[in-house]
Amino acid sequence: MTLLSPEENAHVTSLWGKVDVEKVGGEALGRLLVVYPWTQRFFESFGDLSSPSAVMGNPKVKAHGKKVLSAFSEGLHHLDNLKGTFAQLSELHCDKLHVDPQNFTLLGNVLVVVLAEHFGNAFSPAVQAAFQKVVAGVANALAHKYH
Ligand code: HNI
Repeated sequence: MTLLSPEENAHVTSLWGKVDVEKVGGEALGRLLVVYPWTQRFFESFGDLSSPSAVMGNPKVKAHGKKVLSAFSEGLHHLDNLKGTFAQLSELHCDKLHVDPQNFTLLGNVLVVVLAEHFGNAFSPAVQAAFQKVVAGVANALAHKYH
């Protein structure tokens, strides 16, 4: 099954080539923790999350955001097999980390907001629509092994 049309795929590939994974990853995870503070419960070992500026400046948040977005990035190369690509990570988040899969959707939405901010007008409605499909597809794949 194809997630994106060739045109949508071109939008996503071209924009993603300009994404600084470290910066955007840290920002997206940081925003998730600020905007949806209950998600902080998974990251108690990360140290100071006591205020928005503490969260956004926390080096562990930045490092983990980079890790998460790198894995996400990998998924972009396998849009025709997201479930297979994220099967192991899905099991990990379910069995070991006990992360409610709802949070994948929240992170995807935050990521779209961060990209919109970074790219301004270049993040056109067509590009955004294509990205929405990608984040929804990744969230769905990460939730696939939950039981
Ligand atoms: Ni997630 C660890 C990928 C969303 C909570 N996560 C990882 C790792 C990857 C990863 C890769 C490292 C695995 C390893 O060590 O083998 N996470 C992803 C991806 C998404 C995602 C691709 C969505 C796009 N993770 C989330 C969300 C939460 C989350 C939304 C919680 C709100 N992840 C975690 C936690 C860990 C984690 C917690 C373990 C962190 C640690 O090292 O202590």
